[in-house]
Amino acid sequence: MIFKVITSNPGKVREYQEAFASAGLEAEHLRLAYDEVQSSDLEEVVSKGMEEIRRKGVRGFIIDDSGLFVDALNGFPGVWSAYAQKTIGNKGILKLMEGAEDRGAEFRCCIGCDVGGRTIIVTGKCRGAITSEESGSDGFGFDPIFSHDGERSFAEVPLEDKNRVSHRGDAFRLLLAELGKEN
Ligand code: ITT
Repeated sequence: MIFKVITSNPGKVREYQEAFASAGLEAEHLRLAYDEVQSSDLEEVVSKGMEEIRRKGVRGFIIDDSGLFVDALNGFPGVWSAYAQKTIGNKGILKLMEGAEDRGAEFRCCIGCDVGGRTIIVTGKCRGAITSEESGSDGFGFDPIFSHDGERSFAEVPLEDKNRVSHRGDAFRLLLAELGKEN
């Protein structure tokens, strides 16, 4: 089967294309709008999104809801990451972090997968830190201000390397493990 990757984010599409190909699976991008319910829980957003997509008759797909949770900001922007990215952007996050000693942050990625009548929902995580300035031109979203290794931002590492350590890579490996299990 060919998995449909449903997202409006081209950066996610690139990462899933690499991840699926490395796992020897086929995937294609499907642009399909669906409502993202307001919730303080990534899993709930994904679960409701899956229901809506199924009502449209689509099967054999994955969706992804992700966020950046900053320790010093009590988890903000978290589930409001897309809104924060569109409004205050990376510069706004850096401004909120001015003077903060604790730069710890976590990316989380929740994948919902519909496959052969099954629902699989997994969440991957990646710990790191908010950098002091934006750097790098690869990746997307918060990548220029997040560093996993304390040396380079996610926007400065090749996509394959990001997938190896990222929240999305982590979630994808959990998904593969679930897909490998018998019903
Ligand atoms: P969908 O259509 O898949 O929902 P989206 O861009 O709205 O696309 P999310 O709500 O999951 O996706 O993402 C929340 C925000 O977090 C959004 O601004 C993303 O750019 C950003 N983000 C998600 N994953 C990221 C990653 O791996 N690196 C950097 N920023 C990321």
